[in-house]
Amino acid sequence: MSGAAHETIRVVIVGAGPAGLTLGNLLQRSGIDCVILELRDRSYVERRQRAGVLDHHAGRIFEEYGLAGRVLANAPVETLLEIRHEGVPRFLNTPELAGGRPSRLVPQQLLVQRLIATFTEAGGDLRFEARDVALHDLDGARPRVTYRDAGGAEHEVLCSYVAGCDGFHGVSRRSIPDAALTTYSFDHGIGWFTVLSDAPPPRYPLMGVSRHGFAAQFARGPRASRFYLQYRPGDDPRFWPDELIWQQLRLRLGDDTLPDASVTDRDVVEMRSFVVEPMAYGRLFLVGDAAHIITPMGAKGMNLALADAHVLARALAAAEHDGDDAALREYSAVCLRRTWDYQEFSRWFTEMVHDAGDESMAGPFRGRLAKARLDRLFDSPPAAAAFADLMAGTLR
Ligand code: FAS
Repeated sequence: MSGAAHETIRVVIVGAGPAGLTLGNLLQRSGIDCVILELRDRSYVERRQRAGVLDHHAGRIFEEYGLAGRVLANAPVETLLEIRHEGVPRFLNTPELAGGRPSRLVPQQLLVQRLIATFTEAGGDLRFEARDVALHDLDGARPRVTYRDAGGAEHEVLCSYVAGCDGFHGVSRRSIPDAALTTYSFDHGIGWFTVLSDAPPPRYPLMGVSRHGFAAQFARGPRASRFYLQYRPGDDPRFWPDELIWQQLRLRLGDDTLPDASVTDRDVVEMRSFVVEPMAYGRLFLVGDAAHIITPMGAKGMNLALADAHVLARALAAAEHDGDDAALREYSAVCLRRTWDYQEFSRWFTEMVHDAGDESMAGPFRGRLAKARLDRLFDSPPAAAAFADLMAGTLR
């Protein structure tokens, strides 16, 4: 790029979602020079609503780096999880079962807003509307990243490492030769209709296992709820009238008192999983959704992204400050072990709360297996503790 502006920065982070912003903040606190290049504008990034739970392991990351005071300020601590089977409530005290490791209710967009603030207030270099990002010479000692800024001017950044934090549809994973990667995909055959509403949040995170299908209600701030409703393949619930939504939620949650409220956003989430191996190529490291997609069951998508960012930040600090790149070489294996652990948990959880409800989907035999799995959670303390350990974010 002849007329491009040239600069040299140690680490280029592509993407300002939870993964890229967490990594940028951790590197900044480790004294490692980095820049974050984000495709979209700031208001889009700060408004995008998705996850809502920060697990205990992720909370510990922000505590370790002195960021918890800002990032987790006033975040309600999760207490009980309520699972109703045909309207009959049962409760799990997951923080207590996990040995005092509570998760926190932090809407993803709030986490992103706070991470942008902590990074930029400390002088962090975050560039929005960075278009046509392209990665070059990833398998050499000095990778290059080129892009155009909002005004169309070309830039070239020479760096030592690139962190691909640009999500499933980003450019990073696509910059790796196909022959260097193995991909694993799985379609769970289940679709969720996700509804954002100004309905008051439930007292506890709530799931309904019902012959009418699965439903869930989670808090999304003090005056909003996100509902999930399982829908049958081939159906398109985006066209359901509001009264059908509330009727199905009352049936599945076993709660006739659930009030009508306004629906502020509706979408469908296909339950699918994806993992790419390895999560590194030369000096490019894939982080978060750029490397793996997991169902919302168990609330692990965002938390996996934060865990990857933590592993990479520590590995880059060892390489930069101690000249020891062993942890960088181990990055992919360490992250993939947690990724597959959570993928298995999310699949186990998905089967349990869907198969034990509408038996027409997976058949009556798997329906009975799932009901036994569900009952074991409430009848067997070791089974409940294993579940709570994964909900808190495993320390392994
Ligand atoms: P992200 O996709 O969040 O961020 C990637 C960033 O890179 C974006 O800002 C994007 O604009 C940018 N980018 C993309 N291409 C680029 C390019 N070429 N150049 C520069 N920048 C580029 N997870 C949970 O834990 N719990 C939940 O309840 C939950 N619910 C979800 C509901 C929905 C509808 C969806 C879609 C996801 C949900 N997730 C949930 C998963 C979700 O939270 C992700 O795991 C999380 O956003 C991953 O964060 P990142 O890896 O940072 O990727």
